[in-house]
Parts: sequence; C-alpha cells; structure tokens
Amino acid sequence: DLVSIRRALISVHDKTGLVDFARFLAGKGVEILSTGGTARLLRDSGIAVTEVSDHTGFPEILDGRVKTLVPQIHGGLLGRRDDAKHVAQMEEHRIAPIDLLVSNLYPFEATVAKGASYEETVEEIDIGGPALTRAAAKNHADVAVVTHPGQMAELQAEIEQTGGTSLATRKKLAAAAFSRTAAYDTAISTWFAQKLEQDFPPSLAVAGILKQTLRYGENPHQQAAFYTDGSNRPGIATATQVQGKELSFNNLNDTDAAFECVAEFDQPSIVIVKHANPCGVASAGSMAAAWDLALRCDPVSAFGGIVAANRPLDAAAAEKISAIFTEVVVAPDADEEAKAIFARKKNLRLLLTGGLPDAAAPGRIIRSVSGGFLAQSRDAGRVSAETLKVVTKRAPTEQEMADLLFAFRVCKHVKSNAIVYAKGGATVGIGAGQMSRVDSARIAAWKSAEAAKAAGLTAPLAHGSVVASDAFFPFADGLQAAAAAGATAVIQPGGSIRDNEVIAAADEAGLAMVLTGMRHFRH
Ligand code: 93A
Repeated sequence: DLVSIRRALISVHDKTGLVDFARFLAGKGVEILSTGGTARLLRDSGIAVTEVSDHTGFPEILDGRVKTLVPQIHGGLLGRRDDAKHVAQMEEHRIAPIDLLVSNLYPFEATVAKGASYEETVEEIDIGGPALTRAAAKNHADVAVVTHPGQMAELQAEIEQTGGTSLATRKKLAAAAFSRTAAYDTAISTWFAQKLEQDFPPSLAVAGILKQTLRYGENPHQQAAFYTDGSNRPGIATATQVQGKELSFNNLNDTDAAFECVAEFDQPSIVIVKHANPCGVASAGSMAAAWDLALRCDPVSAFGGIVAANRPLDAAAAEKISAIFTEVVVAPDADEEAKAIFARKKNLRLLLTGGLPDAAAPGRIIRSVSGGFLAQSRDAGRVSAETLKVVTKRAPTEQEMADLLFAFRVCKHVKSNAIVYAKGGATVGIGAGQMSRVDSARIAAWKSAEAAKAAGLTAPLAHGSVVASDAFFPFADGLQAAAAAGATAVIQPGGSIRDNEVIAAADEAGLAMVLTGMRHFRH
C-alpha cells in the first residue's frame, strides 16, 4: 500500500514551513504543480514548479475564483490507479495522476474575526481548496493530503524512510482533511446565520439541523434553538406534540432526561423529573400503579413536573397524571381515551414518540466549554446481577437484588453525587447534585421521611429499602447514614482506597453490599 510520489499539487494560503517541504519533494524528483501565489513563492525560493494554468492549458480566471476547478486537476486527484477504466480515461484526456495534495484554505475564520465587510468575507469563502481537499481525501487509497503545516514533518520523515506514503498515514490525513472542511463549512454557515438575523438567534448555529427556534433559553435573557442530529433516534427530537403550549428549552431538557431514564426499564414504568433530576421513578404492573408509586416518592417536587412513560398511556393512567399540575407528558403513545382526558388540560404538553430511546445504544454527548467542546460517548453502561460482586458477610435477598439493580439504574440518571433509596420497584428517597456524598445520602433519607409524612405513614419510606450510590463511598460515613435511614442492602461501584472500612461498616450494620465495578457519574 506504499504510494511513491511523482507529482504533487501545492496550493496554500498559509505558507508556513512550505518552502522546506517543497524543496525536499523537489529533491526527491517530485514534479510540483502550484497556483499563482504559491508558485511565485516557490520559484522565488529556487524550487522548480509548474503553474497549474500551464499544466492544464486553462488560465486562472474570474479573479482567481477558478484556479484549480478543472478536470485535469480533479481527475488527477480522483482517478483510481488500480482501475483500468480510470487509467484509460485519464490517458485519453491527458490527465496526469497527482499523488500528494498540500492545501490549506482562504482564511475565512480570521476574516470574520477581524470584522471584515460582507463582500470581503464572501470573497474569502474558498471553493477550490475544499474541493481539492475533499477529492484527495476521498481518494486516500492513492493520494495523500496535507491540510495543516504541522503535518509536513511527519510525512517528510515517512517519505524519507520508506520512499512513499503508507495507507495508514493517508487514512489519518484524509480523516483530518474532512474534519477541516467540515469545520470550515460550519464557520461559513454560522456566519451566514448571524447575517440572516431575522428569527434565528444570533451565534447559535451549530452542526445540526435546525428544528425549532425557542422563545428563550434556560433564562429569558438567553436565546435558544433546538437542533436534530439527523439520526432519527426515537426520542425528544422525533416526538410529535399532540397538544399544549410551546415547549421551552427547560421543558425539552427535562423531558429528555425523563424519557432517557424511563427507557431503562422493562416493566411498565413512570419517571417524574424536576430540574433534570428524577424525583420519582417506579415500575409496577400497570402504568397507573407505577404513577402512584413514583408520585409517592416526592409529591412536593412532582408538582409542575415532567412525566415520562415507557408504555402507551391508558385512561386510568391519564386520569391520575392529570390530577396534579404537570408541565409535560411524554410516552411512546396514548390511546384515544387517554388523549381525551389530557385534552381537558389545555396547557399540558403531550408528546408522543412512537418508540423509546434504546438505553444501550451508542451515541455522543457534547458539552460546551470556553472556546471549545467536550465530546464523549453516551453512558450506555448497564450492570446485571451476574456481574455484581457480593463483598459482605450477608448476600442480598432476591427482592433486595431486584431493588438494587433498579436503584442503580435510576442512579445513572441522577446528577452526582447521587444516592437513591428504592423499595418494591420504586424510589423512596433521592439525593441529587450535592458536592459531598454524605450530604446526598442525608438528603435522600430526609426526603423519604417527608414522603412518609405526606402519605400519613409513621416510618420513613426508606425503612427496609436498598440504597444505590453512583460512585464509591470514599468514607464509611455515607454508608452509615444509609444504614441509619433504614437501608438493608447497598449497591455501589467500589474502588475506594477505604473499601475495607466501608465493607466493615456494612457488616457491622448487618447490610448486604454488592460492588458493580462501574461508575455512573452524571454532571
Ligand atoms: O477561489 S477559489 O475558490 N478557486 C479555486 O479554484 C482555487 N484553487 C485553490 N480558491 C482556490 N484555491 C485556494 O487558493 C487554495 O485553497 C489556497 O488557499 C489558495 C492558494 O492560492 P495562491 O497559490 O494563489 O496563493
């Protein structure tokens, strides 16, 4: 897969490092083709070059807008060397193969940044450069493409050592080339979006398909828009809104959190979300029964919440859900009776999705940081009974084991530090988003006592429950707080240097504890 270089096309705006690299190529007997400004620099540096216009017999025209956009150049980059028909056609049309492209683009981003006029900015949209780059990258089976001066040294070393370019290198360069042209086009479309002003929020254009401009963002002084990624993955982006007011940014964010969480469970389940955290999650024999259990966990927080279901909703569930003030209901479907019941609540937004997100599917999560983005794969991790390690003297009972798995799955959808108490397939106390784990444990226990009071019960709901922690207990205190709250079994990743202390505390309190080896941070 080694390709030796006989001919190179060099057409760059940023000429950093170019002369040395071109001199190296010329020294290896490579024929260098080049566009106006680049050719001048190389010639002035004493390197032999052929102007593209001399090579093709076609002059640069339209003030340089058409320099390389000709069949001799694109054919030279795109023709496949191992395809007899391609080779014959290239010979017939006198198209010489080009084995290396060195290209970087008109400085569009820098032109925008310096506040250039509209006309000047448009002129800096490089057309020929990206076309060359994409052609060479597509044909990486035969062609190497350099899109950044920083890539020259490594390529030079490879050519020096092996006499050509390897397929692995060409693939790597092709991938870099396509990300460069993608970023370049994104910069152009972002700039255009800003110029259009109208109903489009300035500076919000991102790579995606604009679905909806939103009235505002998390707060009224922030602008916002909703994009789809084109994947058609069932979920919020593909949902149909059956009724109710326009969805807000926060509605969408919360609804997504609720729907992703409820999709984790196989039994009929309900998740109620507030501020992107579940405040009640339950699985039961019917949707109505699941609702009752989910609501019991934290009826105060559930007011004005977002409700997600993993089964089509029926009349019984719809009656119960619409008995309290709810912002959004999302479900795969709802029968006619249920729809009629929801219709009585004019403002309630009902979203039907036709399916559930696949909780185990791969995917991507992107978050902004100053000056960039963080990207990671979705947390598609799931633990099962077989992968758990019992570390205490007592092993969990069957019922405890079922609740432990349920609680840990809920934990994955609660902001860290997350502590979740569960009993009988329902959460009975959730502590979210605290900076210290022991505080989350205390809050969850306190909420379970409040929920019991609201239900007219004397013992906190956490009595006889199990508890899940999204990450290891760094000290025994969090575990002791859980034991004091009435938990009988614990599930947590393990891996703390004080695991032994935590295990000893569990044994002392008579708790069963299992380690997952998997952490579910969510921030
Ligand atoms: O105006 S273009 O879009 N039309 C072209 O055919 C073309 N071919 C190369 N811009 C074109 N280029 C760009 O010219 C390259 O991407 C590079 O940035 C620049 C190099 O021009 P020069 O060699 O004249 O400095």
